[in-house]
Amino acid sequence: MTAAPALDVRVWPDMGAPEDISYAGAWLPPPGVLAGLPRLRVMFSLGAGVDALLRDETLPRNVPLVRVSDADLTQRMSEYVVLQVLWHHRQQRRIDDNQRRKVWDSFATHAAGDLRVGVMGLGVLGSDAAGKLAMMGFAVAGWSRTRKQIAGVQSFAGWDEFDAFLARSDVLVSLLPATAETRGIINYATLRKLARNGPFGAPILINAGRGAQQVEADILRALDDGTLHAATLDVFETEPLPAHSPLWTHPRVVVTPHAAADSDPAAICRYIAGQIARLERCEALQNVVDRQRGY
Ligand code: NDP
Ligand code: OXD
Repeated sequence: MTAAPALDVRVWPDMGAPEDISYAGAWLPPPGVLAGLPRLRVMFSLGAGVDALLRDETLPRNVPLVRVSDADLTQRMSEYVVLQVLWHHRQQRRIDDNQRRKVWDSFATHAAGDLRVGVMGLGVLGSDAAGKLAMMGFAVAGWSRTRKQIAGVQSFAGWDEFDAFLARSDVLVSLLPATAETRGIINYATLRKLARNGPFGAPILINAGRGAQQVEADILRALDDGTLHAATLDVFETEPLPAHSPLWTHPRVVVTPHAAADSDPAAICRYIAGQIARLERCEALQNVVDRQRGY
């Protein structure tokens, strides 16, 4: 491993004796594999989200779980969020359709400041995306468990402020982790609470968090009855999105294949090697998952 040539790196399932393993990096390990490593000191998620790892009920309780927080991943996610907000804001689907039909339709557009974007989840990814949207002139707010201070971003915190956050949002972006509390949060009742007096007369949804947060039948219902103007979905209840899902062909849905922010393997290896080096210098690990909160 070029990131740390001194480390003896083994690739599952050829990892030799289980007691040789001190650190494990994993994304979707078969349940029980990590529990079978008696000298494990740290588990590293190979992604930012840890929901898949935490689903393994045998995951060792006494071993810290560290998740990825990487500038390259953050940059990619912000690119995705800014791209999708702009795509809807500048009505790119209409432009593409017009070009295909050779129609010269120079329709009126609105200012970025007229579009109120609400970002659910103001962690590493959400705070960066929200800050970049604010820099572009959008009217940005964010919702998180605890209050934040991000230049140009109005902060809403906790369930008490959830409805007020929704009521001022024309575009709802989810960058929440999948936890017991966020499961199904993007449902019909939530979508009904979004602003309906924005430039498009109905709100827009962008979910790049996790599919477990969305109720796809509710999103389709909301699109079809006018509760929702349009949606961009990168994550789904079932991945890959089954071929029979109406989301694939819905005229007001953009589907991307859980690719909003790819992890660069070299960057992730450097990150893990850096965390191991910290631990071995007796420094605290960073980005340790709170197993109680689930993120
Ligand atoms: P962080 O842990 O840094 O941030 C999570 C944010 O969600 C925090 O602001 C947290 O609030 C907030 N939050 C969690 N639970 C609640 C709740 N019940 N109510 C209100 N706010 C809540 O995570 P990241 O920003 O690094 O990543 C977020 C998620 O993005 C990942 O978990 C993963 O699911 C997804 N992801 C998707 C990718 C893709 O390609 N589609 C790529 C990478 C990640 P607080 O700050 O107050 O704790
Ligand atoms: C992640 C992801 O959590 O790619 O890193 O979804």
